[in-house]
Amino acid sequence: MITRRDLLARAAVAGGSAALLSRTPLAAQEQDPHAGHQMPAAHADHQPKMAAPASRRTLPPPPTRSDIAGWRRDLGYTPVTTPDGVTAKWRMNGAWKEFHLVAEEIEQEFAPGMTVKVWGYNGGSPGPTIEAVEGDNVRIFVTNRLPEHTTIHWHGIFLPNGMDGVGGMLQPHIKPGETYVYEFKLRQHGTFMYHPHADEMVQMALGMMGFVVVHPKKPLAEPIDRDFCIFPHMWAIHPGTYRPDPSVMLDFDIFTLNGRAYPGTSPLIIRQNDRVRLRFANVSMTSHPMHIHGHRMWVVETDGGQIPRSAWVPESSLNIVNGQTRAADFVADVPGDWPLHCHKTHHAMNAMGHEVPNPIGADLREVGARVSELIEGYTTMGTAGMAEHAEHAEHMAGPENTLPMMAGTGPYGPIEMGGMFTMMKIRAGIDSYQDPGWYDHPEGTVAWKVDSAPEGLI
Ligand SMILES: [Cu+2]
Repeated sequence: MITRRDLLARAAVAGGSAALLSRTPLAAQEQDPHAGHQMPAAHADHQPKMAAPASRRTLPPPPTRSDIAGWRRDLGYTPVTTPDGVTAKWRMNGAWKEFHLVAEEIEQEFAPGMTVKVWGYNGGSPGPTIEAVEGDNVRIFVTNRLPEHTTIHWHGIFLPNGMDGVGGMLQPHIKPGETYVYEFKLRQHGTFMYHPHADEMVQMALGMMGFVVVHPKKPLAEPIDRDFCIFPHMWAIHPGTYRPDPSVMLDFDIFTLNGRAYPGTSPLIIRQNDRVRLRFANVSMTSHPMHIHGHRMWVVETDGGQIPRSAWVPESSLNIVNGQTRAADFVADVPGDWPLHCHKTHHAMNAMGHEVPNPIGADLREVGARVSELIEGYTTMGTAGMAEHAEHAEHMAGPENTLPMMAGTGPYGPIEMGGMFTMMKIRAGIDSYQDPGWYDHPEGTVAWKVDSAPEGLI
């Protein structure tokens, strides 16, 4: 049984109740463990503290269907979920909806066994999702706790020229320790993003990005039940190191969805027949064809705005090119555990080494025998393909701070994925969006083995 008080507290997590938050000073909210992202106490005093790693932020609990119904009633929209991330806190101050982003270095776990020193906002990369409604006047404070200057560009948003965030050209850079204010009225709705427009190559390679979701003033004809924001991103974290290398152009080795690499990614929990919106954004160095299994999604928005219904395009792989956002809707009509992943095969793996000799088809028994005289426990692998890497993942000693190339174990064996891979767990009749575990397939609906292959068909 959920109480009204719980509902308001969760509304604050998911985007806020104006009445609740307007009575609470920002500093006090920062202490409140139920008010969404917790900023470390050091942030309250506005003293610069350069390159101080913050701990990973606290994620909100999974909502129930009645939570979402309450938010929709109170706020007029279905709040977005940023898997493994958070929604930005806000408060009303007169006619202004106020937000606060703190640019800082963070130690972020990509998956158990791998922690990376990223640059992000408010304790994570991507930063908190800014959520507002068309017509809102937004005021966004940006505090710089990085060791170098920064700015924020509001990608895709109509705003006055001087609020566009291009350092040196449209505003002075925000120096370490300084706080700047951006103010504009949201004159459109859609899926946008924020990122630095200062030392862009370094700052985006290290993780500085976030969503801006602006809901329409007039609610959609077909309301969304589950609304997810996902940033695919690529990182060059050389084996045994902890810091992304921004000088790499294309040869990345770690791939994440919202700053987590499979098996660290959280699944998307969906009730059968929910209308689902998937929002993607990309500030990495190449495109990510995001693929869903078992369903088709209709592409409804780009970062240029809404696509008229007559021009919606059905896709099962939606390519998110660098510098783009896309939103696509689908009705989750088939229950099960359905993959959602980047279809570039190197992007759905971990610790992808490139330019290594190809062992497939080679007879390396002699080499293996000689190497194992020098290195205890050495095993030659990969001559029949790379699947055996997944089987041996647990007991292969790799360099420090990295992840097995292929990971995850399902009810039928190794999953052999990594990186930009997650699952949509679609279930009939659930009331809570907690992880329901593996899908229990009805009898006779799983591919099965037969005793012999048919004759005469090839
Ligand atoms: Cu990709």
